[in-house]
Amino acid sequence: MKKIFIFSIILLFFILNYNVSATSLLDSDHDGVPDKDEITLYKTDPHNPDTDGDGYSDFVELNNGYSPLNPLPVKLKDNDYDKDGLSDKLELEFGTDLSNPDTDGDGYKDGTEIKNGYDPLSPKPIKLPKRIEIDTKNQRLSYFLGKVRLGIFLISSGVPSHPSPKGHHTITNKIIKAWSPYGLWMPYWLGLDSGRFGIHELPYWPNGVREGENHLGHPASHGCIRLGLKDAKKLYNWAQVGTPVFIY
Ligand SMILES: [Ca+2]
Ligand SMILES: [Ca+2]
Ligand SMILES: [Ca+2]
Ligand SMILES: [Ca+2]
Repeated sequence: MKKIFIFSIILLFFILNYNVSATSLLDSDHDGVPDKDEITLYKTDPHNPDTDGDGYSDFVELNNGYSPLNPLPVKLKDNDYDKDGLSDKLELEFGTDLSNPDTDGDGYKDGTEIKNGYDPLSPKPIKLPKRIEIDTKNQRLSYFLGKVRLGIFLISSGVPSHPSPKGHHTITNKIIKAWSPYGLWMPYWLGLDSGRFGIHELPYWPNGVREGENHLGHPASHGCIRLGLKDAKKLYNWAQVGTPVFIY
């Protein structure tokens, strides 16, 4: 009796599951990724559960952040299937076609459009808004184009006695190497609120000694936001006067 009961439950499960698959989420190769998503988003084969033939199903690869279109163990963030300068991960986040280098057909590659701040989904020259968010609790800075986070960096914000001012700010000036009243250089300076404070690379003294190198991830400044060496240059080149900065 008990066996029949368990069998019925299992049978019911399969019937229900089949109904779901057959209606809204058809999954021809039963790999857990609906045909619709395989065709429109991931560009995988809806009739082959392991599109790239590396022994891992499309579902397992996608759920672990790996490319189902590359037989090598390459992450979506490092794979650029259509070689347009934009990773598969960012293509999925921006909603562009990861198998078409120029989704909107305006003659500019998706990667070129994102690099220059344009909307890759519109053939019109529309700019996407840039913004920076600084999380003082977790000591992280994120920068966004439209709704998509392009990167996240470790920071040092102000110590409790000199906290970084919370709230909405705007980048008001950029200086490749600014001089601090405390007597040190602050490379890649992005001034906030008319330069009252700013975001910059780990500062260094005139004798070349770098300040706070092992403090990244912990508050250490007099209110400024310090970034690591490569990160500061990258953000400096990306951000513009007028880019909003939200500190919380
Ligand atoms: Ca499938
Ligand atoms: Ca695979
Ligand atoms: Ca791409
Ligand atoms: Ca384009």
